[in-house]
Amino acid sequence: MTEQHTILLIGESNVGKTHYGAQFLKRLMAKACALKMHGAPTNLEAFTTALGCLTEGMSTDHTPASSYVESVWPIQDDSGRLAELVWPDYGGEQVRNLVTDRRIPAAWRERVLNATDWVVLIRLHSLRSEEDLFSRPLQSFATSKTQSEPAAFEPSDQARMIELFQMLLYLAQTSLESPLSKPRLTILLSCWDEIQTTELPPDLLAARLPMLWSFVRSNWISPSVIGLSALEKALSKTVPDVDYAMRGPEDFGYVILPNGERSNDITLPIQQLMTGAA
Ligand SMILES: Nc1nc2c(ncn2[C@@H]2O[C@H](COP(=O)(O)OP(=O)(O)OP(=O)(O)O)[C@@H](O)[C@H]2O)c(=O)[nH]1
Ligand SMILES: [Mg+2]
Repeated sequence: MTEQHTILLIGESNVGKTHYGAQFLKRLMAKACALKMHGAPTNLEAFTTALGCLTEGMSTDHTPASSYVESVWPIQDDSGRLAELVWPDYGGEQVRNLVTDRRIPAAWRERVLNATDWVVLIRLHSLRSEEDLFSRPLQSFATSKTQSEPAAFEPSDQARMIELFQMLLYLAQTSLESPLSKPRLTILLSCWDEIQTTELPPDLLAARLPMLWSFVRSNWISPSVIGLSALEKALSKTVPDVDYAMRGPEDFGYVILPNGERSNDITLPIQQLMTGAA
């Protein structure tokens, strides 16, 4: 029996959705990972440019803001389990707009209702670090109040992400009376190579985004937090990386599993969703 895994891939602009998609696809085709392509994938247009750039050792452009494309990848895991993976690529502004407009387009409503698994990409390196009572002396809050112009209100990155989760959970018609097991939630801390750390991914998330982590942990039974470096290093858009061009992009990229173990198999986060392993 073929299972259907429709991934709700959630990530704002510039978090690495397109490069992860392209690297994932490349791994499936190379058939050396836990998940392998089993049949002909369809709708690969979203990734063909990225695949071409990576083969030359360069990174690709930002996805147009209004585009949303789903490709369908028939896959098989090591135990012979078959699945059809529906993997989207889109301009990340759409995610930011869901929260700022406080309106959900019908197409996104459908996607949320149809998804079996949620995969959220967070690029810690590009998040703003917050100033609060703990990082700034009280004095500075007192003086800022005396300034005449009203401070523009903008929620913190963390608050915005929680707001997004709440909107999606509402749309998915989940009951939050008890922690959720479905949809399964995987948080990928993307561009892991940019963060100089030896911490475990869940610990790092807890330290850097404590409010978000506490929200996620109280609403899901076993959220999985994995470090992801789809590229392994930064690539230029104009100057080819010789190593990449010689060894091939499938030789680069890794994940850091929740227990700290490093693996070159970047299909593992999705393989874990398929087996139901935490
Ligand atoms: N260092 C490093 N950079 C990465 C990695 N993955 C992606 N990048 C870079 O991060 C930038 C954004 O990656 P994209 O995949 O285009 O991000 P996106 O989420 O598709 O962004 P939008 O298309 O705007 O929604 C690009 O410049 C990539 O080269 C990684 O694993 N490591
Ligand atoms: Mg993109």
